[in-house]
Amino acid sequence: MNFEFTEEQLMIKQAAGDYARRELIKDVIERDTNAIFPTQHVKNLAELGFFGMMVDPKYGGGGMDTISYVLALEEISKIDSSLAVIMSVHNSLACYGIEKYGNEAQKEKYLPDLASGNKIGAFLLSEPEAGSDATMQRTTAEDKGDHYLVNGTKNWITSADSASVYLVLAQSNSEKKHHGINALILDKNTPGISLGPHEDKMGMRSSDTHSVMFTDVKVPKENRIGEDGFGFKFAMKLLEGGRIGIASQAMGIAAGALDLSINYSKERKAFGTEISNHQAIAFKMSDMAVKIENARNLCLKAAWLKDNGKSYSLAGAMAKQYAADIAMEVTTEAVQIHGGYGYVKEYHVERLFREAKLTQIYEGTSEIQKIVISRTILKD
Ligand code: COS
Repeated sequence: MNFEFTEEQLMIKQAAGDYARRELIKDVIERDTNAIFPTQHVKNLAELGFFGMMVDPKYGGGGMDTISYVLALEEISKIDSSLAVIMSVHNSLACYGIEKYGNEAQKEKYLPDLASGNKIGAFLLSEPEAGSDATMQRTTAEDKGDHYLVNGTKNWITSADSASVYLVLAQSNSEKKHHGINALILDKNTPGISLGPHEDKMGMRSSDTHSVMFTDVKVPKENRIGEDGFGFKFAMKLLEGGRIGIASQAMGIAAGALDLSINYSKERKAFGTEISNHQAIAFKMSDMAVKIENARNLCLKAAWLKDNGKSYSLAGAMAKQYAADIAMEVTTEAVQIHGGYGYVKEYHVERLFREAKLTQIYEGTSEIQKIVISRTILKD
């Protein structure tokens, strides 16, 4: 086993961390408070290569590995996890979905703009009545010969307004249940697409989340990904990789909360000494560090498996469930260590605490990950 990173991986981690500490930190509280999408930061990070990180250079991507992606997401999430989720959905769902499962014409048409960050991608699976039970798609894609006619509503769509390329799951033949679901690439400006209001979220407030409504939206047949009925498998495969991204985001949130706690505990005095000298506080940070290291190793293992062409479904689910759950525990302790200051915005930890909660919910709740994990370990 080799626990050492390559020089390139370390450079990517450094670049992401430098940008986060130098730029993202400046306006992160304002963007969170007023739910402002980080347009300029997305542009800057795209110029640095973070919006097509793993896409093949022949389509304009960075050709980086998943380990680098984990390292970059950790650094960004320490400071601004709204940006991390925009990056994660774009890279591991939109870019990867088209590159891995699209045909050559689809790759040539969509990947260069996605890989350069000129266009942002979104993944439209969840519906008002299809979240954890993703088979229950009510959005329909009626086969009209040379095109599909899409009708229905999608919910909780990350980057719904800022994205230009949508990957949409819709039912074409309900008799076939999940085998009737198709995955379609849609340009957001296609007539018949409208957005619901901006969701006023508890955390991740500067990523834009909306419902998306489709009314008789005409989608050419050539925009279908894979064979007829491949959509559900496509969604499941994408979520396997998406979970590595969200696990890394959760782990980064926890690591950010520990960094803040260490700094604060070395400055704040109580009972005549810095609070880091009190075991009640130091032991909390020790526990936090162990959990974060475990989460980091799970993320990196899942990434390594993916990079080496091995199955990463189980490792990704373990990473996502564990990292999300410890992010909640670690940020709760970080608020506690900060005392009253932890409860106000200026000290950042209350925001990390709010952000951690969502990592237990989206791209498969912690309970869904336990279904994936338990079914896998009980299979044989
Ligand atoms: N890769 C490929 N195929 C998969 C798969 C995977 N990781 N997981 C499931 N499938 C396939 C199964 O093989 C099965 O195919 P067949 O019917 O051809 O045999 C089909 O999908 C249905 O699988 P299963 O019967 O296991 O489905 P369940 O309804 O029991 O649900 C879980 C499986 C819970 C894993 C799935 O519904 C899930 O991941 N839900 C969460 C969805 C989610 O993350 N929603 C939030 C989205 S936010 S973007």
